[in-house]
Amino acid sequence: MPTVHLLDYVAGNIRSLVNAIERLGYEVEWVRSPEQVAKAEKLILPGVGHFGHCLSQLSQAGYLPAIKKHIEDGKPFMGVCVGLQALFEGSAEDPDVAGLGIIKGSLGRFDDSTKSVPHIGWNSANTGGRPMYDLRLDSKYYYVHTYNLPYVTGELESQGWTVATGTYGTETFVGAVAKGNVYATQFHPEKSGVAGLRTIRAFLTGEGAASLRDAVDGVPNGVPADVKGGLTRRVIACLDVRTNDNGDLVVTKGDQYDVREKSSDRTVRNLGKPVELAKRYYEDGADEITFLNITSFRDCPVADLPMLEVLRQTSKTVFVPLTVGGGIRDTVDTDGTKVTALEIATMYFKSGADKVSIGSDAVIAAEEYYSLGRKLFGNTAIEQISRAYGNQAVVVSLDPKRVYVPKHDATRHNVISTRFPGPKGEAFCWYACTIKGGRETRDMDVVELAQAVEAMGAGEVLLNCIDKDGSNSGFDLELIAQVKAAVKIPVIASSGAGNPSHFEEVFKMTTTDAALGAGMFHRGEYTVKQVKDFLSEKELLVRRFDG
Ligand code: 1PR
Repeated sequence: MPTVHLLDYVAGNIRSLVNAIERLGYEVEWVRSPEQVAKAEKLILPGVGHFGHCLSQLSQAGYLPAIKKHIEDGKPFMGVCVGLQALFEGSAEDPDVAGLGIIKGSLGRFDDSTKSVPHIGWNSANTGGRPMYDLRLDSKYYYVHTYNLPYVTGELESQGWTVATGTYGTETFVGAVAKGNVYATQFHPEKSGVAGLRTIRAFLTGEGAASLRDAVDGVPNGVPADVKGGLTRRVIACLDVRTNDNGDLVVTKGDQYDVREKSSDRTVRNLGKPVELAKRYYEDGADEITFLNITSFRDCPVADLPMLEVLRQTSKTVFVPLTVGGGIRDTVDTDGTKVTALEIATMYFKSGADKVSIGSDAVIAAEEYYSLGRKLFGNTAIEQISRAYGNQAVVVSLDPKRVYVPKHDATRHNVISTRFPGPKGEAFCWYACTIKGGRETRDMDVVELAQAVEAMGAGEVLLNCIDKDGSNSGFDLELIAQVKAAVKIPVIASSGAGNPSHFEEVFKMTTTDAALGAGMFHRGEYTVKQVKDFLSEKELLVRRFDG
């Protein structure tokens, strides 16, 4: 089996990259010391987390001269995400840390005044028709980043680079660069479905580099504006997973978080097997898959959590981002050993998760944040995991429910006036946060929680709504608008989707960054593909599964 070397500088969640490479018929050999770089023929530098963290890890371990030599010797090199950023001279993310300086230029932060940051989702890699590692204009690629190199026509091209771009809002940024033996992508090809596998294959076979050489005189340099509009509307399939009364791990789905059948036996609803359903949704075009482990496995050693195996299996065949939630908090293992939330997250990442989702623990941390005068001490699970793996790897799952009040000033909480009055005709409400799967309500509103977790370093909010969960009546647009107005990080609208028009409604009536459905997909009422076809008919840009 042909080999590719992957540089392991303790970056974390690179299981997906290994899976993608293995899927393409290559074997991964780890590079764990600078000396081993010299043995590598094809070298990949994955990048996760912060620019400064990546570069200082590489520098401290003595890798930088070895990487430069590999590149200067003309051997194939591929950088992914921060692995692309590392090629530049520096980044506003960590101004005191120098990059490899192989490409002139320094990265800046996306402007968050009119759009969510980080930039998360499926966007273009537009080469302007120039052949480049099998990137295609009608394909979309999965990006997740806060910093970028703004694209200036001709600037990189004048240094001999071929460039592919994406467009986010009014900003056009560098999505990929290539020259000679070097190829680097800002997007994650290992999470970009078939289109991503195609471009990795072009690197591994050498056809990508050859296509650059062939093209030198063929197509004019310079990338035209992206006519296809950049970022697509993200549609996420969510699987609530738990063991049923027979001890089988099943996908279930409740109404207002009650997952038991209404019949007298009150068994846990069984809607299918997690790995099988995830694969089906991937093939239907789901942009991400989220697994929520909705019960704690208290009698099970942490290392044997059933969800770890679900992730291992799923990540072998599903090449879109996988999020896993449930039970991510400091805990005590069955043998009495303390296990931190960061350690649990690490196990999930190593098993194939790309993001972890934190629920109850985030509410407790937010309460402490406010009680300590909005000060952060770096010790919450959100801070620890985002420091190690980057903000984009931490999602916070909110489980709010409506509390109706008669007047706007009836409570200290953030109140909205609602078009859907309460049982006593109340025209106002606020959203109370809950923990433990909605079983316990806390004196904290959804705006307070969203802002606290954003301050702690969460990269995204998964916004459920207990009142709407399983109702098939559409998303709670008022809730989504309130949270979107409160934070800059992306928000995923969840709970209530019953048909494709609900997705159109949430994308057109709010500025939500993504929308999630569960029951309607599990019960087979609609497929993800039908939702996307519908959105497309309504002139909302979506990614198609290009299998
Ligand atoms: O608190 O960190 O252990 O995380 C527990 C996680 O499990 C939280 O993310 C919480 O939302 C979730 N959870 C806990 N109990 C339940 C339950 O249903 N009994 N599920 C539960 C939450 C909500 C969404 C659902 C959408 C869309 N489920 O996941 O998928 O509401 O559903 P729909 O499209 O069918 O309306 P921690």
